[in-house]
Order: sequence, then C-alpha cells, then structure tokens
Amino acid sequence: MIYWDQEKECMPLEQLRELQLRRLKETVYRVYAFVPAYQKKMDEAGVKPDDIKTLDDLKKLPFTTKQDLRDNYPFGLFAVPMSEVVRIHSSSGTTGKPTVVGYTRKDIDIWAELMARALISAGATRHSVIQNAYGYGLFTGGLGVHYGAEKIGASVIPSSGGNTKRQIMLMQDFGTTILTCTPSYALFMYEVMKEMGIDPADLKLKAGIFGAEPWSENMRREIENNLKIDAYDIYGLSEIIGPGVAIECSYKNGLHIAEDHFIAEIIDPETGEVLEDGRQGELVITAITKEALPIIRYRTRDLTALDRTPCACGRTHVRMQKVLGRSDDMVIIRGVNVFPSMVESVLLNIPGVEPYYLLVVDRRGNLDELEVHVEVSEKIFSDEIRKLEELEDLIRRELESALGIGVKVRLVEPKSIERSEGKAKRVIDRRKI
Ligand code: DLL
Repeated sequence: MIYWDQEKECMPLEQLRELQLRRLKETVYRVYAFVPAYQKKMDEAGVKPDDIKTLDDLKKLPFTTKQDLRDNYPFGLFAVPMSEVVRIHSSSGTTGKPTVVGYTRKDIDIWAELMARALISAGATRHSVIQNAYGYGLFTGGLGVHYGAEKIGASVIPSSGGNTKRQIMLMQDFGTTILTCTPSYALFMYEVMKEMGIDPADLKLKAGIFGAEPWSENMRREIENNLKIDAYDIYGLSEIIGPGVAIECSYKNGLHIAEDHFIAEIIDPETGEVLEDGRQGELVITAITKEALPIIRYRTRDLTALDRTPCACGRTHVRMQKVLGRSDDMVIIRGVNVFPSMVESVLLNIPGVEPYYLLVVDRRGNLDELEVHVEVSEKIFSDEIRKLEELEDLIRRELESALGIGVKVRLVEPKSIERSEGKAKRVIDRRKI
C-alpha cells in the first residue's frame, strides 16, 4: 500500500482548494463566535468572518503566536466546552508556563488518520513492528504515533523514551522493523548498540521515522549508514495537532503537509509579509478542521520553504523543505544568523568527527563569540597533538567558510557531550545566563 487515503492525499488541486476554503470559512466563523480572544483580535484588525471569501483573504487575518497561548493559559483559546475535550497535551516551555492544547474525540480521530497516513508514507504496513520511543505523556510524540500505528494495524511497542539498553533488547527480541524517536536518540541508540557488541545489520530494523527536532541531510546519511535503515523525516507541533502535520514520502524530497487539514504559508519573520513559494521564511499554519483548538495563522517559528512542484509519489499536497531550525535556536553572532543544523552539516562531512556537537555562545567585552565543541572518535583522540591541532584547524576553516564568521573550535573527548533521549540541546547561550 502506498497511500492510507488516496482520495485525500492525491486530491486534484482545484478540489483541494475548494475544500480548504470551505473549511477555513467554517473555522473562522467558529473562532469568532466561540473564542473571545480571536474575536477581539479580529475586531482590532477590522476583519469579520464574512470578509473571508477566497483563500487569499487568509492574509487579512491576524497571526496567532505562542504568546497568545500563554496569555490565555490554560484553556482560554478552546472553542468547545471542557465536556467535549477528551485529551490534553502540553509542550514543555523552557521558560514560563507550558503551552496547553486540547482535543475532542473527533480531533483525536483526525490526528490518528494523519499519523496513519504518515506511517504508510514512510513504508509502514500492518505487518510492521513499530517501536515507539517518543516520550509518552504530555508530549504529543508518544501517543500521537501510537494511535496512528494502531490504526494501520501495525504491532506497536510503546517503549517511550529512555532505558536505552532495554530499547535495544526489545528491538532484538520483538523483531522491531520500524523505530520512531528523535534523530538524536536514534544516534545514541546506535552508540549503545556498538557498546553492547550488536551489529544493526543483524536486527530486523528497516526504517526510522524521526522528527521533533531539526536534523540535517548529513545527519540522515549518518543514521542510515549506521543503523542500516531508511530514515524519514516527520514534522509537527503540539499547537497544530502534534506529529503528522507533514511527512516525507519515499522520494524524501520535502515533507508533504496534510493540506486538507492545514493551510501553510511562508512569511518574512521580520515584516510578516507573505512570501512566494520557494522562498525561505517562517512557516505559518492554519488548522482548518480542529474542534477544540482551531488555530489561525499560527507562527511556528520554524524556518523552511514551500515547494508546489508535482511530486513523483502522486500526492498533490505541498511539500515543505526539511526545517533549517527554529528561530529560538538561532544564534545571532555579530549580526550573522547561525543555526545548529548549519554547523551539523559541515561537521558531518569531516572524517573522524562524531555526530555530537554543541554551540557555546559567549560575550567577551562587547564581542560575541561562538565556540563549537566537537566530539572526535577514540582513534583520532589518541593521535598525537599535532594531528589534533590540524583537525581542529580544518574544522575551523570549514565552519568559517560556511558560516561567514570567525569561530573557535574545541575538540572534546569521545562521549563527553550529553546524549539525548528526546530533543537534543545544541546551544548554550551564556549571554543569556
Ligand atoms: O515535537 C511533535 C512531534 C513529535 C513531531 C514527534 C515529530 C515527531 P512540540 O514538542 O510542540 O511537538 O515541538 C514542536 O519541534 O515547532 C519544530 O521546531 C520542532 N520540530 C518538530 N518536528 C521537526 C522536524 C513535537 N521534523 C517543534 N524537523 C516544532 C525540525 C521539528 N524540527
């Protein structure tokens, strides 16, 4: 099976746009009627539900931001009474209150459908044994993937994050064919496998569906080569629904956004102006079928670009590029924007460098400084000092030419950078401490 719902996934564009417009109109009427915060924002912007006559009119509506969710904490943006809400999730805010999201029965069903599509798109079938190592709990990764996996009739192992040796034992004993977790956790699993003397080629593992954090193409190659699997990128965020907003197909040439449920736009993050297809900017999503938490023009803070050229897989839904990073993780060094994924791409092209790194930003005097900590292999680390210095110098030159700023590089001992069982931390910004 190539599609879960061919009718929706391959819908002719004209029909798709009609469906989007109808659903958008309904959503706008609903939020205006039932969510005072939306009504207030729309009144302030001088726009009424009746003003939305075409998809282009979406532009007239104000953006929604994480701050709006915070200001209405916990349930203020819900468009249904709590008696209709069957599930609550939240995303762990590093600062302040978490972001709270709610689902009706129908929202949960749609989410499971989207995850079923995503899993099938990445090659899963009802014969798959899916080990789901995304965290179960308030995080949407665990339960989101779980419901989709059950829906397609696969056998799901709800292993959740952590206890890595046990994960590997389960993989061996239960014959896991698909692993779902963050890409950084997949890498860590490989490292532990090596320590346990297990060759991934001896496992039944065929594919991995990785997301919840940015990862470069080079990281994909690294994971695919190490674990001997096909690695697919899955995107989503709790504010919109959770995982399953977008997924790669077998062509791995961008992630198809489920356009029958979401409308995607790219804006200039500085001006808010909508950019034409192909230009890179901030992804903005409108959820047009959500009951509990419909969300209008949500600013994801994720940087990507949209591609509307036809995809060989037959799906008509727009593709988004692999996410470059989120603006929160972007560090501005002397005016230059640096994303961890840019550093990652450079590092993983250099032999002897391990896929573990950390960006440490500090201010000396009035000057910002970026120091990149890079782990090297045992073999390299035991080399003579001169060779290590040469490698350090090579990494520095490669980074400087890719980023266009001066950087410091510090080679660090194997296994000294903290391993991740969920979302990896790539930046320490000492300017903010
Ligand atoms: O991370 C949902 C999810 C779970 C997605 C499992 C995929 C797999 P949040 O915790 O709300 O939800 O975090 C959402 O994570 O705005 C992005 O910055 C980042 N993110 C998610 N998927 C990707 C991806 C889940 N494939 C935030 N590539 C988003 C890059 C991603 N960044």
